[in-house]
Amino acid sequence: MAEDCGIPGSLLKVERQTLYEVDGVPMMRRFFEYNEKIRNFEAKPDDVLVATYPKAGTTWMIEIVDCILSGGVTDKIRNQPSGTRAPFIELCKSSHSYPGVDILDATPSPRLVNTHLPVKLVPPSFWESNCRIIYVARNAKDVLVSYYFFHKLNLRMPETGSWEEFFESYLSGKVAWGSWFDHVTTWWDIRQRQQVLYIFYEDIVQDPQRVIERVSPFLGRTFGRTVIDEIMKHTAFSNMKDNPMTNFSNLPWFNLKVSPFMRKGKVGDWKNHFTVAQNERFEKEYQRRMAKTSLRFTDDL
Ligand code: PPS
Repeated sequence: MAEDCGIPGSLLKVERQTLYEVDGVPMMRRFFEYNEKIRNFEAKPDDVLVATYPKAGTTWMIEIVDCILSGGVTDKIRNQPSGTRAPFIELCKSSHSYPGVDILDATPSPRLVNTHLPVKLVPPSFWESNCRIIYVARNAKDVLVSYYFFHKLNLRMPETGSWEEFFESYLSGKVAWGSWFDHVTTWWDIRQRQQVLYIFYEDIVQDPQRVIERVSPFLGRTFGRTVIDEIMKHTAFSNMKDNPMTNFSNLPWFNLKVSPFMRKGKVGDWKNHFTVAQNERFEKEYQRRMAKTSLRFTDDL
């Protein structure tokens, strides 16, 4: 159903989408339509890919990586929206549909690329080019809460139903980009075969400097104290929340009155939303799904 986008006086009407399966993964309709084109995208060896499950800290890592690649906080970083500095592979503008790969094809190298794709849907050229990939993972419970509010604010995401219904959809992987469990574990497994630096959101919250000092050499850069301090200041939650280049206040189909995109930026917010029974149910499913992996998360600091 078409909905007013929430901006007073705006004539823009947007529609909540339904999901279509691609190789068993529920995806937005446009991805389904452009799947072949996206699969054939040509990655280059000097591309840097930031890959995440939705709500794991994509925007944060893009800002950190862009600062590292640029040698600090440049005018471009200050003045261009995050989405244009790091095009999203599977983006499709809904009115004049074109996939993010068209934008990337027109972007000069070295390119910073953003994706939420699970391993099996990543264009094969990324593996062939052996470009550097930074994967950010965040604990399943905080992602669930963040994703729920994101569905509410982004009027192009599918209907969530009630909190209880969304909780079940997420646990069973029936949400856009599929199962959190499959996503984080398959990226974990592939990290040793490819140039994948696997970073945890919780580690960035706890010690951003340490993370910057890990990511920089991975990207072939080293910095002194002044630049690292500048990057840490620029990418702090309060600054990114107030920065129109990172807070998505420029997208008319984001109704930020429902929830800000930069919502809380915390570890453990799930405790304000899960009932005791939901936590028990979640834990049971979590143990079952994560039994065979060495991947471990922190959901409280
Ligand atoms: S998206 O829509 O999938 O690209 O969203 P994504 O950027 O991956 O995740 C959004 C969540 O990341 C939080 N965030 C941050 N936390 C701490 N510090 C900084 N600088 C920061 N930037 C973004 C953002 O607030 C969302 O999490 P929640 O829990 O909803 O606040």
